[in-house]
Amino acid sequence: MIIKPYGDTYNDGKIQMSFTLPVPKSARGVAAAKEMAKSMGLIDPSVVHVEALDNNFSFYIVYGSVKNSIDYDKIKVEEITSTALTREEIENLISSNFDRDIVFVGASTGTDAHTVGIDAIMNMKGFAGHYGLERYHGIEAYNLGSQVLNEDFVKIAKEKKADVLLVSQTVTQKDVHLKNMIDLVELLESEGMRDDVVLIAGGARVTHSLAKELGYDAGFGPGSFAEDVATFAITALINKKKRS
Ligand code: B12
Repeated sequence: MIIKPYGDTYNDGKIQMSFTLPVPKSARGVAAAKEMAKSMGLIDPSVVHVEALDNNFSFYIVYGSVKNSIDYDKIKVEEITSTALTREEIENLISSNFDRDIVFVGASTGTDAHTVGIDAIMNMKGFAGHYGLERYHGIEAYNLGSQVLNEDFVKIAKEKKADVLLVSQTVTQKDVHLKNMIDLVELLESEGMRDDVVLIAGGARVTHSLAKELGYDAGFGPGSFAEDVATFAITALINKKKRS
């Protein structure tokens, strides 16, 4: 199936994009933004919003059409297809398959200072009406916060006898997240712990396929909730138990 972006009529190629130019807000700035859009291949660009960021920088939203199309059938992505269970279903799954609590240890690791993502998944109050893992019966959740070095993360995971490790990565500048995520896998392997844990990553720019590629069991991006993560992790632990 050949597809294009869609705005007013099917496959009309309409897109909207935004960017900042290092020039003051002015008619000349608007013309420059249009020219920029044209140089990117946008057909009939129109500047639909302009705002001064300060005296020397201006922000633009530009609307227009692209002629490019893609073959959707050729797009293959590894994704998590299982449907999330409810909190109650997860709690029942734990109590009917394990005679102990399941230990989750999570952190925003490396130099990453962003905690909101990992808090959304782990904290008692949760996020957008979805309670976090701390609320679940049968789950012992340790949220270590941010800027946790991989060495400390692994040490605490070992002390707590973690079943599931949750790694949050938000900053992707200069691919800092990739190095940090790979270092963790290598550290777990060198400690002989990799096969003992379900290793899950998450963050605004983390996908399941990226996480798999880096040696993780799963990756969760924006819009994930504790139920998604717990369903994946508990199911993986049950499957692991069946295999052993
Ligand atoms: C709040 C914020 C901050 C706060 C963080 C406060 C805190 N306690 O967390 C502060 C002010 C400290 C901050 C600092 C910085 N920030 Co900041 N920040 C943001 C902001 C505005 C919101 C992020 C957020 O909270 N999102 C809400 C949460 C709920 O979403 P989420 O993280 O995606 O989480 C969801 C999923 O991804 C997933 N998830 C996340 N983690 C995990 C983990 C697991 C295991 C699982 C399963 C799921 C999961 O589940 C969550 C719920 O659905 C974003 C811009 C934006 N609007 O997104 C920039 C942003 C992330 N920051 C950015 C930057 C650059 C920085 C700084 C480097 C700036 C600087 N030069 O100092 C520093 C970071 C320094 C460091 N050492 O890390 C950039 C990152 C760019 C990039 N691609 O790398 C962004 C995108 C802003 C931008 N447009 O440039 N920031």
